[in-house]
Amino acid sequence: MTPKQEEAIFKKLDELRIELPSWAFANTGTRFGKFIDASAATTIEEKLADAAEVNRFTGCCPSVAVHVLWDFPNGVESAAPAAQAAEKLGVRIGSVSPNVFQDQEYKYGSLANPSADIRKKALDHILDSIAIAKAAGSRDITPWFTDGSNYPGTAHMRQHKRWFEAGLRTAHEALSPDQRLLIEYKPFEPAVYHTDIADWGMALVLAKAAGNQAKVLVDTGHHYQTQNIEQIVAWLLDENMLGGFHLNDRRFADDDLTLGSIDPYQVFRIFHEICFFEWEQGRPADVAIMVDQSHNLKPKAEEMLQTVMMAQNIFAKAAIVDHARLTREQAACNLIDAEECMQDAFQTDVRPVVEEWRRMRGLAANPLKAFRESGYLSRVIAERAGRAQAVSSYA
Ligand SMILES: [Mn+2]
Repeated sequence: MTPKQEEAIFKKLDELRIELPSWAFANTGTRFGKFIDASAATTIEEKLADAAEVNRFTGCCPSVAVHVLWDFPNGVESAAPAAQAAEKLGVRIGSVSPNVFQDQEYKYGSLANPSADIRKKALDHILDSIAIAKAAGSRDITPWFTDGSNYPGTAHMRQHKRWFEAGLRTAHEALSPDQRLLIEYKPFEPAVYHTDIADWGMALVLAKAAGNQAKVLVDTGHHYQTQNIEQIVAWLLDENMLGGFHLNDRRFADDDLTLGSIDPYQVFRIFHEICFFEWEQGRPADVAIMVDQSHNLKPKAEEMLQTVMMAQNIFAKAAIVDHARLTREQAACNLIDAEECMQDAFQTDVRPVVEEWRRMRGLAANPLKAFRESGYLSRVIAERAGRAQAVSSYA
């Protein structure tokens, strides 16, 4: 490791902010059932406390993403108290996700429901979510839509597109100048024949139709097998249309597994596109790095620490790619040498430098170990024993 590489890693780690999802600290499961974790959080206060603990040991997770239906049952009235609770714990409320897929009315869709009344109900909820975000001091509103159909011929796909354009445009008009609307896509599930916002192209078209504060959100689990996610990231960066990420890993479909647990090189290739862009442009990419995972078997807070440490390590690897050399080798069509630029960085053990960065910032060299030694987990298990642990936020 050269001093220049160490400096590049320190700079990247200083800049890196990772947003944690409130729902990752609650009991979750699959459609087959839910297993109860004795340490799982059930209230927004408990979720914030757990997230704050992860931030305390990693120093890079100052915000918590929330789901309106699960975290703000009283709507906008819940926003200010939650923001205050977060502030007391040294974190803040991050992106706000509306929930327009769980109520019975949404059986046949939300913004693209054939019923004008239900389209309005969905839109009103999104407008409430924007108001909640304003009251909580949040920048990003991150809707995910399940609209689509299960059988050919059962939905008017062009009409659905137009309803989405109209709904998102109205939502966009309610944004304050500093807020953003991030449009997430997913190829299938729960709809299994067609999904209205199935891929990044559809999300891009809708974001452009909505207005210039709308961008695309890339959830790494929301792609077909073998799809080149880093190319999508490169194109969206070049179009100034990449709003952020929902990071997770997967094996089969949208598995919401721990980042980098299955394919760390895929994560590296995505982070490389961000670092390469920043090197070329001479400025950081304005991209929200958020985690969207569901830990139905692992202990929640520990799994989140594992995720954050993995993200830091892989970002550190991506930060030491020799971009000048890479550009030269690409231009000369030196395929092996260009690829070696990537492999050299990916195969470097950056952990000692990341640990050094933590020590310099007054953090524990190993956040997971320090968390385990802190006794937090046994304390909350005792505190939360006997609560309504069956409360679960994950559909
Ligand atoms: Mn997501």
